[in-house]
Formats: sequence, structure tokens, C-alpha cells
Amino acid sequence: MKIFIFFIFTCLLSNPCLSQFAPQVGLQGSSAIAKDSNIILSWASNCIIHRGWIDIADTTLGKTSQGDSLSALGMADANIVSLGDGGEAILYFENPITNGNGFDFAIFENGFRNPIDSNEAFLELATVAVSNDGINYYSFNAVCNQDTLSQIPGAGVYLDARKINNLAGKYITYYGTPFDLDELGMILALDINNIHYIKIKDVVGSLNKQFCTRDINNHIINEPYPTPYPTGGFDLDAVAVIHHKYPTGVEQTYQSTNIQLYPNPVNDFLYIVDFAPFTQYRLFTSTGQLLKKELIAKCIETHTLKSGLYWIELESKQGNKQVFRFVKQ
Ligand SMILES: [Ca+2]
Ligand SMILES: [Ca+2]
Ligand SMILES: [Ca+2]
Repeated sequence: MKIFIFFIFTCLLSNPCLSQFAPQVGLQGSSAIAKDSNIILSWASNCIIHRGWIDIADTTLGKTSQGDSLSALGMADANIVSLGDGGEAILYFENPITNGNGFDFAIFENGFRNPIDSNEAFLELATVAVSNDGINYYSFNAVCNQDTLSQIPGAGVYLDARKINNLAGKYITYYGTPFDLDELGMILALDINNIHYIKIKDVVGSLNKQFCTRDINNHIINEPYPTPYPTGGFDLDAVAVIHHKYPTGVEQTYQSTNIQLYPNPVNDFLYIVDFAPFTQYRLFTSTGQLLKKELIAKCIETHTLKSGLYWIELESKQGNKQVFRFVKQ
């Protein structure tokens, strides 16, 4: 009997049609990340767009044109770049994203809620993959349990976030869909603590098997299609970093324009000019290991450092920080 109950329970858990994922923004259990959440450390600052078609089934219409790569940079602001059918955005992070506790980054789109059902929203979806080197990408296991009885049209029909997991675009404007690198921890070829690239690829929501996108369960993802406008497809607003490798945080703290560090590359001494209001510094290796923490002086001894890349973080009495990189010869 126990075995039977276990069998039933296992079937319930493994049946994708019965899975319930986190609900839309504002509902209990939602995993949405607000754009002004204090867990966000920084925002994407480098993006390349590979436009997709206005309609993949009629390429004479050309490609989408709304926004450009700049629209995807900085804090979420509802200024978007439209990827088009099957279009891609590739974001590069010089300071790599790492696998911290919980979610590690979040992707912002411009969906909007159904005015008469708070569980539903007009959503356009995208698959998400990450890479160490910009060549080998590994995808999050996307799930969309929306039925495929009839095509979700390009307007007027809403999706329920509880049927969607690991697809960007699950949440409405100003709320990011979060991703946890821990879920990719079993992939030996991927270092989840050194993610330099995120690839966001529009889901072609067509039910036509020639063009469709399938989820990890080989289920066709039924989302708005066609969207035959210059604004067609996934609308990327921003990408927030929640965990990253080096102790930057510059984006949310004081930035001085007067500070100069020289020479760089450095030999025996690193000179710091006009360092006020900073009073102390912390020196890190390229992998984030703290080497020393001291009061700032005009001249810092570096002759004992091995050759390589280092990070120096200046901090004021108020806790404001600024980070610089230098190379020891
Ligand atoms: Ca994580
Ligand atoms: Ca789409
Ligand atoms: Ca934006």
C-alpha cells in the first residue's frame, strides 16, 4: 500500500500538467524581483542584439526594429528592445555572475496584468542560457504547461505565471524573472561561479511544428503568436545581477571622478591621488581573496604581490565604495 501511495505521489509530482510554479507579482509565493530590490548588486552594461523576424512564417516583413542594445542596459526602466521571432540578446558581464544563495540574476520584460484576473498577464517568453566563454551555452530547464488546444494570439489572451518556470518574461513590467545557477550545478563543463554571458532567446510561440519552441518536456510552448509588429517578440528591458564575483557595488555607491591610481601596470608602489572621501582600502586577488585591509595612504606597497590582476576597493567612513583594477607586473 505504501508503495502504491508512493507511486501515486510520484506520478502527481512528475506530471507536468499538475505542476504549479510561482504566481504573478503580488500574489503569495511569487518569485518576482522588484527593480528596486536591495538584493540587486548591478545591472547589465554590455549587450549585443541579434534581431528576429517580425513573423518567422513571413520573412518578407523583415525584422523587428523597436529599441536597440542600449535599451537593455542599466536599471529596468520599461525602455525595451524587441527581439522578434527567435531573436537573441547576448549580455556580457566583465565581473562574472556567481552562484550565491538563492537566485543569482533576474531578467526584466514588459508584460502587463489582465485587469480582471490578477493571476494572468500578457506575457512574451524567452529561453535563457549561460556561458563561461561566450561559445558553449547551457540552458535553464524551461517549462510551460500552457495547453496547446488553440494558438495564443498576439494580443488579448493572457497567461498564468503558475504554468511557467525558467522562462524570462514570466513577470510584468518592473519585475524580474529570477534564475538560480544552482540548477545548472550538475553540468561539469560549466563553472556556475564564473558566468560571463547570458543568452536570452525569444520563444517562437507558434503551434506550427515547423517553427515552434519546445520546453524541457518536449511540450510546445504556446505563447503570443504572431506578433507581426516592429515591437514583435520578447521585449528585453534589463538584466539584474544578484550575485557576482568581485566586490564591486560601484553602481549603487559613491563614484569620484578625481581619483587616480598609477602606474598601471604597477611594480613596487601604487600611488593614489585625490582619494578623499575614502579612508581605507581592501586589496583582493583576481579571484576575490582578501589580501589586506588598511588605511589609505598616497603610496601603497605592491612589491610583495605576485604578478597578476588585482582589485582594490576604496571605502569611506560612510561606507561608500569604489573599486579599481590594476595589474602587477
Ligand atoms: Ca544561486
Ligand atoms: Ca515570442
Ligand atoms: Ca531598459
